[in-house]
Amino acid sequence: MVDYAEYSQARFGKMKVLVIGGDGYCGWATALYLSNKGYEVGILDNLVRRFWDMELCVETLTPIAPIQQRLKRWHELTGKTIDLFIGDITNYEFLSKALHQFEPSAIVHFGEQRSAPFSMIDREHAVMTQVNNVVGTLNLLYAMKEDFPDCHLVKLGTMGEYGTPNIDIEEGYITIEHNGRKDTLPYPKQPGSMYHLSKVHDSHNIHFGCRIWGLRATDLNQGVVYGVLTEETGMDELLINRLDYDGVFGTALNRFCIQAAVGHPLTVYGKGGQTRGFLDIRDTVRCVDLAIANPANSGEFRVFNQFTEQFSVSDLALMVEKASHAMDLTVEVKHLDNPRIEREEHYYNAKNTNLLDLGLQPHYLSDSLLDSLLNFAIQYKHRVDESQILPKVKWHR
Ligand code: NAD
Ligand code: USQ
Repeated sequence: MVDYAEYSQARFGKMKVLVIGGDGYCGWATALYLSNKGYEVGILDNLVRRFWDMELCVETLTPIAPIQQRLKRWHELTGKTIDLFIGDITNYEFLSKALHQFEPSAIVHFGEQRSAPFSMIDREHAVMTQVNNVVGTLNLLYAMKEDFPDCHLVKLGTMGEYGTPNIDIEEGYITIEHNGRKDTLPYPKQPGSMYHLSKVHDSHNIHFGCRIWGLRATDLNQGVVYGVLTEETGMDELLINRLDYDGVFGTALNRFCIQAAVGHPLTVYGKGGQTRGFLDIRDTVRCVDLAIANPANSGEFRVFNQFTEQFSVSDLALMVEKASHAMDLTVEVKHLDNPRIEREEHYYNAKNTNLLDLGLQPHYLSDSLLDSLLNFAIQYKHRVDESQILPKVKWHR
């Protein structure tokens, strides 16, 4: 196994990681984790997510400080400096200038529009999502090809790229025998939203950049992330991470815990047999570190399925209901008409051994995590706007 810290130091003189989307939920936790581990970290973000919240009239459960204040506090607490580049990666001039200023040896790319419902609001939101995500990533690939061909791209993809096929889901590639011949090819993709589709387009473009230009990249097909506290974001209230609960940006388990805290029925869509891969945010940051520390080879497009456990949404709701009752919260599970078009009962068996083989020791979903997430939600429940909980965006025509 290559020690990337050593490799990078030899190659670039220092280990510098640029976290694109570093003001967001996964990016903020990751930037602090990497900084704490001794990497030299930069954050690039155009802060558009804060703007989208305003557009939707929603706020994260937690009061997040402006990015400059967050970074100042981090410096006061740890003595570590994180460079900040505010701008949009769909602007090639800005992106190229930021890369030349920072000179990263690895780029972690979280900087996309990541909500499936947001992308399904209407044509404008679908187009905006795909332009933002696909053009941003394409710009990055061209900037790397031009000036940083050895830099390792660690790109956040999604398990939703695969959809829910009736066969096992492999990690990025599948070996197929056809008419007596055999090949290993990209795994078929059947995403369920315009957002998830944008990730498929990204994956194809990154694969092209590796095959044709010899770039090195790791696509982290991440499952649904839950939890909020990491060692670093828990150090001080000014470092607190965002925690979305609304019907557009909130995700399943986080939403259920916040719903339980305010006594709202848990919103299972349809039959609830929708099964997905999930992971604790403390594992998101560690998986990214593992990918950086063990880089892809030049010309290699590597795909890791980044989740630790599979659950159906009904199972999750029942677990939250049980944990809530143990804390004397009154909670019921409600099956709503599904606003999405998706299979509600299906086979699901996805592989996730690549990151385990690199040494990931997962935090499995436990009663203690549910208790701490519920307590966290109770602490901030005065900030919940209950009118934002039910889903309003529908996939149907
Ligand atoms: P987030 O919305 O909290 O953060 C994304 C950040 O990217 C925001 O700070 C936003 O301002 C920034 N951004 C968006 N477009 C940009 C652009 N054009 N230029 C510069 N910055 C831009 O999202 P998140 O939950 O942290 O997700 C991060 C990544 O991880 C996304 O790519 C998402 O698809 C992926 N992912 C998230 C989850 C999850 O459960 N949250 C699961 C799987 C994959
Ligand atoms: N769901 C409910 N009730 C809710 C919310 C969701 O039943 O209140 C169901 C959805 O119908 C879906 C499943 O839970 O079947 C997951 O939905 P989600 O909103 O938690 O997650 P999703 O839309 O898939 O998107 C999230 C992130 C996205 C990431 C993806 C990983 O927003 O950025 O890519 O999780 S994955 O699901 O593996 O594709």
